[in-house]
Amino acid sequence: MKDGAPTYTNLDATGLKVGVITARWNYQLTHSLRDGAIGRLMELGVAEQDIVSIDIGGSYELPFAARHLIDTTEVDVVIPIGVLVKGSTMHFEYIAEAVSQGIMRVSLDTGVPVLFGVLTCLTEEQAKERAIGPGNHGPSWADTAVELGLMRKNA
Ligand code: DLZ
Repeated sequence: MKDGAPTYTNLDATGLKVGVITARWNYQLTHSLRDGAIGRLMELGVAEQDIVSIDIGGSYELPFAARHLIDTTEVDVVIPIGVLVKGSTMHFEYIAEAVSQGIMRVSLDTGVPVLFGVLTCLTEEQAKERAIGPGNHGPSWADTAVELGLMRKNA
């Protein structure tokens, strides 16, 4: 992980329930991010049965799916995962804006932390660097999710 990413100490996630929502667009990248996040969650003590992991179509659907998971399960925190790669139309801009605003809205409306696990990249190369191998952002999202999930659970 590059300098600039936070480091955390004493994260013990035993008993924490975590929702993970993965967009199928850019499947290889999103599922590498998912696996990175789930691997780290389990290292921190989250039990496999306490992880609710679902797949949805694309990043645009992440806010709705996050709200659905919060309304229908007991999750303490949600990690939505998507990869947006800029194309030649305005699609990227509309989706990125809607998703970032939608995710924040779900989080503040429900009081359940919802992370921004969405890569918004100009090229596929940028996305690969951040999704696969040592640059995989998934583990760092897991750290952040556990910190916020514990904050809420222990309030
Ligand atoms: C339509 C679309 C496009 C062009 N690009 C992406 C992308 O790069 N990443 C992603 O997660 N989803 C993309 N989508 C799909 C939309 O997020 C959404 O699933 C559809 O517009 C249906 O609502």
